[in-house]
Amino acid sequence: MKKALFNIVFVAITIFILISSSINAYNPICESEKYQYYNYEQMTSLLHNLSADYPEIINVTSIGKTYQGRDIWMVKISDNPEENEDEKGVLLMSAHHGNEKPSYEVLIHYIKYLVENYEKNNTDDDGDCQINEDIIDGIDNDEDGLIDEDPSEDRVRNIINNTQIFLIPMVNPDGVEANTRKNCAPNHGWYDKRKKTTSYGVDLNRNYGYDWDYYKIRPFLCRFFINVRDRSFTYRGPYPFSENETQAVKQVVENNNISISLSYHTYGAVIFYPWFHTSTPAPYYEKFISIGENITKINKYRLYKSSNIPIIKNLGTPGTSENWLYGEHGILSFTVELGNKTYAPSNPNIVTDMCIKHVGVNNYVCERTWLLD
Ligand SMILES: [Ca+2]
Ligand SMILES: [Ca+2]
Ligand SMILES: [Ca+2]
Ligand SMILES: [Ca+2]
Ligand SMILES: [Zn+2]
Repeated sequence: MKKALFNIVFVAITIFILISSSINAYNPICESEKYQYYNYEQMTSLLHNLSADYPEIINVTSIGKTYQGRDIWMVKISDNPEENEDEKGVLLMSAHHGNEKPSYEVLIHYIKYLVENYEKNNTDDDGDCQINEDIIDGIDNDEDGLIDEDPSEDRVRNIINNTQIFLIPMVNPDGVEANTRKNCAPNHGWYDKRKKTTSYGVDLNRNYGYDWDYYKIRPFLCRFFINVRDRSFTYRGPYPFSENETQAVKQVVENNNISISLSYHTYGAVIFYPWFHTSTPAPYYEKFISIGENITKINKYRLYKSSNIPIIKNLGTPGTSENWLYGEHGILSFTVELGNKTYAPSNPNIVTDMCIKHVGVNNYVCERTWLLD
């Protein structure tokens, strides 16, 4: 009897060791192979190098300073980037939340992709004797079993020559450096009523001033809402546009003619559009569905029908950039939640795949603006 018990325990331990060693063997990422995300300094010098190398199509400006004194960089890519031409505008933003690192990698990759391809001749990238037969759109256009293997150089030129692309890859550089969701400015109680510092950081994607008093007219919701408490990780700030970062974005939007905007976050593999705070459908929501569905064809994410937001369960989210961009300026604005498992994956294949897919998404939204009134 004792021996039988011993055998069972022995077999169980052996199985456990085998399983745990196979799990380790299955995990292929060791420290040196982890994806190396840009930091703020590295991005800053990259952007300035690119603007020195390609001055005729890229312009880098500081649109404001953070609490900790970092410049918030905006990149404009277009032909004649110094001028405000009669061309449609696209606004691409990332890292409202500093810990969502793939978001700015996607935009840095897109910036490099655009400027490096602008003067390239049309090239047979895959050497099959056809030129540009499979553009980046998530579809195997020539049905050879490979997807997007021969992107079009002409397409890049067309986009740059006919669109004004505004990119803010790190809306929240202090948060990126601290690896925190919120920015790093000090708070002074819920409505800034206290003298002493009570906590740090505002969730910038709750600080945009459209229907911001949604809570006040629905005080019963306010009781549950964590966004009004300064210690909350989704604290919305003491008043709309209280933060340098949201002020900076506001100036850009008010001084330029923008038609479509994408704001990248992680994670969820899902796309959202306004409204975020109520389940009442936004005016002309059909446009969001049509553009959103075309984006899902490229990145294979899910389009979340915003009017289906279970408002009582989630209690709504006022203060998002999308709500303000659409509500105040009529800009067709989307959130893209990259990836499906973590805020900042370490597997390089996952991040690289996000970057490539969203070249296609960004190209599509640039071209889509040409069809808008
Ligand atoms: Ca090509
Ligand atoms: Ca080819
Ligand atoms: Ca193909
Ligand atoms: Ca393709
Ligand atoms: Zn986010």
